[in-house]
Amino acid sequence: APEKKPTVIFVLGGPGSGKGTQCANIVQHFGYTHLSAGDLLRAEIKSGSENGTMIQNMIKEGKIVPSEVTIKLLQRAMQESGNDKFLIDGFPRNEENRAAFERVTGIEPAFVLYFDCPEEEMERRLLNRNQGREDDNIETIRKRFKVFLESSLPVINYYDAKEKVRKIDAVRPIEEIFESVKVIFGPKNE
Ligand code: UP5
Ligand code: MG
Repeated sequence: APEKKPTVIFVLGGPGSGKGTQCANIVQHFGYTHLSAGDLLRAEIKSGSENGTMIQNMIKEGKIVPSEVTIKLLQRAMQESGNDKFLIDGFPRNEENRAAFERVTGIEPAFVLYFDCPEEEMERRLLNRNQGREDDNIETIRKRFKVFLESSLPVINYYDAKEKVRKIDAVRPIEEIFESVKVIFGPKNE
């Protein structure tokens, strides 16, 4: 019999919109495995892989890493998790990412969770984060915003046209945002 496809939810939103923060809460309540594409890429740099320098340079410039690299990391993490439901955070970031993921894995997302946040709020959060991320400086932040507007928002619009986007107002306290997130995932799953 054919294997059942895993459930995938794409968690999207601009840099600093709170994707990682809310994913941590969802994992606690709903039993998903959280896969941050950015975290996987940063781990790949640290591991000293042959792609590490290329990835590091692209992140420093706020550019989108070629999808074959990111998709391989996502597929490996999915296999290693042993789980069958995933929050894929910060991916797909452009049309090429989106089409390649669907083609390579055969998986379409159940829905897209979109954290809607204005740039001035995201900028404030990123400049305050202080976790030593090489892309949390004002020059790179501006580049990340531009790439989000030009390349990532079209992906959200693509899924919106398919009525797959669940949009969340992300300019509120963390707990209040999570209350809205819970409504989307549903009490039955808790
Ligand atoms: N914070 C969170 N929620 C808050 C709230 N409601 N009120 C006040 N403060 C709040 O949050 C950011 C900060 O804000 C934290 O300090 C948090 O405490 C606070 P976080 O949850 O970390 O936001 P998040 O949306 O996850 O922000 P992040 O910076 O991780 O988003 P990006 O999308 O920019 O980063 P990511 O790691 O996904 O990607 C980084 C780079 O990797 C990309 O620019 C790109 O170069 C590369 N990349 C690819 O090339 N391909 C990919 O598929 C993925 C990444
Ligand atoms: Mg993040």
